[in-house]
Amino acid sequence: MSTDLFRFTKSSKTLNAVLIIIPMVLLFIGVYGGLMQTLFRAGIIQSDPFVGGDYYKGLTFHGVLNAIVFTTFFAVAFGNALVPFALKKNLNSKIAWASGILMLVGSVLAAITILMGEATVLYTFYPPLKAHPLFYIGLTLLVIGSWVAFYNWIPMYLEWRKENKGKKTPLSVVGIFATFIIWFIATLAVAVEILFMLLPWSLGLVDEINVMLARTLFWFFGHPLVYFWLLPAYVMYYVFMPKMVGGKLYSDMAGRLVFMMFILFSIPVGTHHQYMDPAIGAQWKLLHGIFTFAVALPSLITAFTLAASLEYAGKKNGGKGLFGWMAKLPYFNKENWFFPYLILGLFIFIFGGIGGIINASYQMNTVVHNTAWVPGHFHLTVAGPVMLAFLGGSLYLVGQFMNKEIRLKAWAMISPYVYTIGLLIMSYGLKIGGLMGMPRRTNTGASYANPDSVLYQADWIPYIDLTVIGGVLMFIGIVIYIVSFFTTVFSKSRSDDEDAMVTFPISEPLHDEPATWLRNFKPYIIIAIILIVLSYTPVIYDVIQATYGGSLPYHPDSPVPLR
Ligand code: HAS
Repeated sequence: MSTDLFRFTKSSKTLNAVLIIIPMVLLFIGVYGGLMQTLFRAGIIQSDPFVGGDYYKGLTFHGVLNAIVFTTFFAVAFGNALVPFALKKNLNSKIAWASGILMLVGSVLAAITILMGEATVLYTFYPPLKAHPLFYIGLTLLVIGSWVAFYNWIPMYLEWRKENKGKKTPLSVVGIFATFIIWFIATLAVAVEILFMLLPWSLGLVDEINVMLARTLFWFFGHPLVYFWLLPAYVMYYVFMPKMVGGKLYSDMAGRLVFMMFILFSIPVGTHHQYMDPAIGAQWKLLHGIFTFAVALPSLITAFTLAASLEYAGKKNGGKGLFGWMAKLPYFNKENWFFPYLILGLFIFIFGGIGGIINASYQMNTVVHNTAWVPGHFHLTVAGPVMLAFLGGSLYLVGQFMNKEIRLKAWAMISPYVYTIGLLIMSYGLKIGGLMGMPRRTNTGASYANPDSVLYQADWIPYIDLTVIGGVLMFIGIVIYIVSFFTTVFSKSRSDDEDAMVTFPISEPLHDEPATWLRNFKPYIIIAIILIVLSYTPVIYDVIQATYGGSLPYHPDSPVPLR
């Protein structure tokens, strides 16, 4: 059998298609919520014309459905596809289905509570904002389902290692395992937050909640969450992209080092989201700040390695001089429709990454924290490279697992360009507005953009307008994508052969270093745990020491705390 083809069981093909298609529907609701956000903020609407409810309800379903539900489903489907493919072993279908069903039931519960207005708590679900218990139960099921998927891959990997002593684990598997090792450790904290704090409080078993402890547990999870989003995109950049452009991955060792560095540094950094919070000592904020600069290093290594890989391909395709190779990449070849999703994401990430490094400095953070700059930063990261790679990846996976030829390839190719132009315009508006003091998570349209309001800020208006223009273009980009996606889903299969093989573009390395010190996850997991204990023990101690009493629940529509 060719190493580039693998025969999945019919059951796992159906499961993977389901794990891609259902969240795509939820994603579309979430993206619609995003468009509504820009209209709320500009004062164009005051209540959602289709779903009903105010700015905060819309912001909640936009954040939860796009950033938590869609991404988790994609990461699991991607692992369910790439781990068996790379190891040439089939999934245990029963366990895989159990994981998928848990995730689906959980997501639907969370989505329903949000749409009913019973969980207007934004994607960070900070107390004292309180949700219906089913919202927390739904999120718990989603996370448990993703753990089950990960446990399903571990025996396959151990078996493969036994049978392939001395061989390097395929890079794609290293990347997927790094993603889920980080996810597993990080979600332990949010599991404690939900099971021991939020759920009993929401069920009425306890009256008050320690908001600082809940925030700290959330950010223990919340920052590694961003690398749980990013790493599947990195797998596509390292493993697929060089091959797509007719080149090779510049260094195999660099890829392995990057994934291991993420295991080390993704978690002991969460307090950089709490620089402005009371209770945590400045010295611990500094420590988390230092680790934050460390976690930027693997992305800098990635920038070098991927640029070198693209340069190699561009020069092979006839590119001359220092920059001539850039013109020789297949930006507008509809047969290579997947490439724009990756290269545009990388381009966007240059700006997203620089913004992250600015945020990481305590002094700069005092200027940007809680302003629109922060959504500007995260749209250039999670809504840029991550969303584009996941959209491209979803279309590719659905084509493979449903045995379909991709339809409307020109639409699929053009969609990321329209989306990227919109994203850059919107993020520029948010970032500059943020530097001028425009707040995040505030319905600016109801006050600051309203000339009749005493809070009116004329200086912000051009930047608010840019967010509307950008947001509309992003939405159009997604609609173009969705048309191509569902036309493919509902088209005729390529052949009647239900057992058609699945393939992925797997790049060869240009430099295939032995990298024996990067072959085992264990030492990296142990060092990661040591770093987490060192960096988080004093933070948790400070938070518990400094917090007196608890808080009553609160709803954004109600100025008075609820009993
Ligand atoms: Fe961040 C806030 C710091 C990366 C997401 N971040 C957020 C929030 C989100 C988020 C969602 O230190 C808001 C949370 C909330 O709701 O409050 N972030 C960083 C740093 C990095 C970083 C240092 N963030 C990300 C990624 C995200 C993400 C990735 C999602 C996927 N972030 C912060 C901080 C805050 C924060 C503070 C708190 C702000 C506050 O006050 O609230 C680093 O990991 C970034 C490193 C990246 C680079 C870029 C490398 C460039 C590459 C592209 C190369 C291009 C090529 C193409 C090769 C150094 C790899 C060239 C060829 C052509 C032909 C063009």
